[in-house]
This record gives sequence, C-alpha cells and structure tokens, in this order.
Amino acid sequence: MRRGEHPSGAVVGGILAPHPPHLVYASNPPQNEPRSSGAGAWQELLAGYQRLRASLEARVYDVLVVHTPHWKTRTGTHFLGVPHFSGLSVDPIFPNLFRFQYELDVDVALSQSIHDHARDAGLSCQMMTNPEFRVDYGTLTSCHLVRPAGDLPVVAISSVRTAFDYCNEAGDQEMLALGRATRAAVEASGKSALCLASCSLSHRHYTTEPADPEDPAFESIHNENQAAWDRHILALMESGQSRRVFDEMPDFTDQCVAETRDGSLSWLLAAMDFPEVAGQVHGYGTVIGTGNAVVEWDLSR
Ligand code: 2X7
Ligand code: FE2
Repeated sequence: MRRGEHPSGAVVGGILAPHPPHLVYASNPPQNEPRSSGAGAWQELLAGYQRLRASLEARVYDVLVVHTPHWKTRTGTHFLGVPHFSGLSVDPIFPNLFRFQYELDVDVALSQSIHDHARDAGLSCQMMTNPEFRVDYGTLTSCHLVRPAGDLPVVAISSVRTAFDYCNEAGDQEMLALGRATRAAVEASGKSALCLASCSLSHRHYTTEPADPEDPAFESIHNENQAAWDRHILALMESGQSRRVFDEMPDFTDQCVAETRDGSLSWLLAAMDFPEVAGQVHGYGTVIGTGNAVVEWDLSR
C-alpha cells in the first residue's frame, strides 16, 4: 500500500524483526544509557534495518502487532491491555548494552479483539492489565528498530510455553490458530497492521564475550550447520515459499536451537496467511554467533 491509499482492515505487511539489544546499543538512541564504543560490529544488520525503514517510509499502517519470545507466559497467551506503559528496561544478560527508558502506547481495542478472537478459537489467553508491568526487551527492541519515532500504538503478544511443554509441532499449531485469530481481528478492526516477528533465525551462540562486545573480529556464525539452515530458510522466504518455512519449522527449531520455538515466526506466517510473494531480505548478520535476518513481506503487492 502506497502513501495516500489506505485500505481498511488488513495485515498490510509482515517483518522478521530480530531483537538483539546490541543493535540498539550500536545506534546510540537517547533512550539507551550505555554508549556505543563505535568499534563497528553488526554493520550488515544495522544496514538491513536502515533499508527496511527506508522501504517502510512509502507505506501506510496504523499499528504494529508484535509477537515476542522474551515475554514468556506460563498459562496461555497474554496481550498488553493498558493504554500506556513506561519504565526502564534492562536486558538481563546484557545490562552493559541495554538500559532503555521506554514509553509505549498500546492499541487496547485491537489487543482485546485479538484476545477475543483467540479465545473464541479455543486458545487459553488473558489480558495484561497491570499498569506497572515491565514490557520485555524483545518488544521494545524490535519496535524501536522498525520505527524509532515510536509514534504508533503497539499490540504486544506473549509467547506461550506449548512447544516447550509438549513439542514443536504442538507449539506451531497453536501459533497457526493465534495467527489466524490475529488476522481476523485486524480485518474486523478497520485498521492496517504491520506484524512483527521479534526473533532470530539460528540461535546457537558463543558463551564468552570479548572485552569490547562491539569488536567486529569476534562476530561470525557459530558453525556451518547453523549457517546452512539460515541460508535455506532465507532462500525459501525469497522464493515465496512461506508455507514450506512453516512446514519445516519443527526441524529448523530443533537443529538450530532456534528462538522460533517461542512461536513468533510461525505466528507471523499464519497472520499473513502464508504469502506467496517474495520476502525481501534487507540484511543478514550475526550477533554473538546467532543468525539474524531482517525480512519484509509487502502484502499490498
Ligand atoms: O535476545 C537476544 C537474541 N535473540 C539474539 C542475540 C543476542 C542477544 O539477545
Ligand atoms: Fe532473543
């Protein structure tokens, strides 16, 4: 959808929007307390996000809907249900890189409607109505990197534990239902939504850090098996085979110890109704050895 045209009630695009806090750190936004060393790691990913933002400038959307692996809920899927959240988000693993002062507006009406559609489809779900709730860094990082202005409301969706309690296949089936519920609620809302899967691809990572975490000499994929899977998944995305990505997800998740186990990418593919249009890979790179890609599906084409 181009500027000036404004369809009502549609998922107008989808983004694979990985959330390494390192990328926020490297960009030095005023909200983040630590200052980048400027040593220059993660250039491909930073450039990928820049290309994504340039591409999105020509598009119109009302709301970001994000599914995040770092808000893990024990019983059912939860949805932010308070109009505004603010606070300090500190990455528990990388407090040296991410201490981020946030303000987040929530589209509570859409959040509630996705919740209701999901509940009516038989999923266990709940609204998060605690105004003191601390929003997870996956949501904050992906939304910031996609749209640093922070001027649009967000719907944030937690990751339920089904894949961990049962198996990857069961988790992906639940995400299929949640994605369909998301799509139906967006269509009924009259709003145009950009959906974000906040996750990496391959996820095997180094367990030591150099003195300067931004040292580019330290960065490479953990091993060739992981790289081969990432290349394969990206080739499927680029050739419009999103259904096959979903079908192969359980194997990918297992063999890459992937963050996709938390469901974000499976949910996104279902929310987009398995597009056959090519996903545009804006960038691919590693962070502490994990594989990360910025991919955009423009569903208005
Ligand atoms: O949460 C993350 C991640 N998913 C990937 C890389 C580095 C840090 O944090
Ligand atoms: Fe993560």
